[in-house]
Amino acid sequence: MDSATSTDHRYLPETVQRSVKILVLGGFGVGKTTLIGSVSEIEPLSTEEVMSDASTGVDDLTGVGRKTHTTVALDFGRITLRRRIVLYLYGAPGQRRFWDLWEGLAEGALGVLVLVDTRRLEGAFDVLDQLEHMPGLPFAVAVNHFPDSRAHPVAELREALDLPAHVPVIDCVAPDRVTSLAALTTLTDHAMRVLATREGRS
Ligand SMILES: Nc1nc2c(ncn2[C@@H]2O[C@H](COP(=O)(O)OP(=O)(O)O)[C@@H](O)[C@H]2O)c(=O)[nH]1
Ligand SMILES: [Mg+2]
Repeated sequence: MDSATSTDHRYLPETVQRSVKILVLGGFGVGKTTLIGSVSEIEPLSTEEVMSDASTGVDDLTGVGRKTHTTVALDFGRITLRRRIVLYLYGAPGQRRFWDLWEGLAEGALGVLVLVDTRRLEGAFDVLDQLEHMPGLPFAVAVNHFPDSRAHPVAELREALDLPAHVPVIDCVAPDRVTSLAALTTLTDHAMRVLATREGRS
C-alpha cells in the first residue's frame, strides 16, 4: 500500500495531538487481556504462559472456571480517543509479587485503570494498597461484569474498597468495546483533570 488509509490503524491519524501511557491493572482473571483486546486498534500483544503448578495455591481460581492461562507479564494495545489522544495501554498483573514490574511501567503514565471483579474483590486490594503509595498517579476503578456477577451498588463498592470520593467508579463488560472504551475515556478525562489542577497550582 502506498499511503495510510483511514482504516489502516498502523498509522496514527494526523489529528492526534497527544499520546499517553495508561496502565490496566487487576487481579488474576479479572479481564485485563480481554479489555485491551476489545478496544485496541492494533493487534494487541499479550504474553501469556500456560499456568504452571508454581501458581497453584497462589492465584485464586475461584470463579475463574476453566481458565488455563495466566498473564505472567504484559498486554499491550493502542487506542485513539476522539481522534486527538492516543492511549498506549499496558496491562499488568496486580498481585503483590508483580509490583516491581508495574512500578517501572508506571513511570510517565497518565493514569491507571484498576479492573475489579466483584466476585473476587480481594484481587483489587493489592493494587489499591500499592497505589496508595503512588499518590501522584491518578486512577479509576472499572467494575468488570461477568454473567454471574451480583449487582453491587456503587456506594457499597466504594466502601468495601475504601475508595476516596474523587476516584471514578465505572461499570464495564471487558469483551464489549463500547463499555471498555467508556471506562478508559472516564479514566483519561479524570487523570487529565487531576493533572491540569496540579499544573494550575504550581
Ligand atoms: N462473560 C464475560 N467474560 C469475561 C469478561 N471479562 C473477561 N472474561 C473472560 O474471563 C477470562 C479471564 O479474562 P482475561 O482477560 O484473560 O483476564 P486477565 O487475567 O485479567 O488478563 C477469559 O476467559 C475472558 O474471556 C466479561 O466481562 N464477561
Ligand atoms: Mg491476561
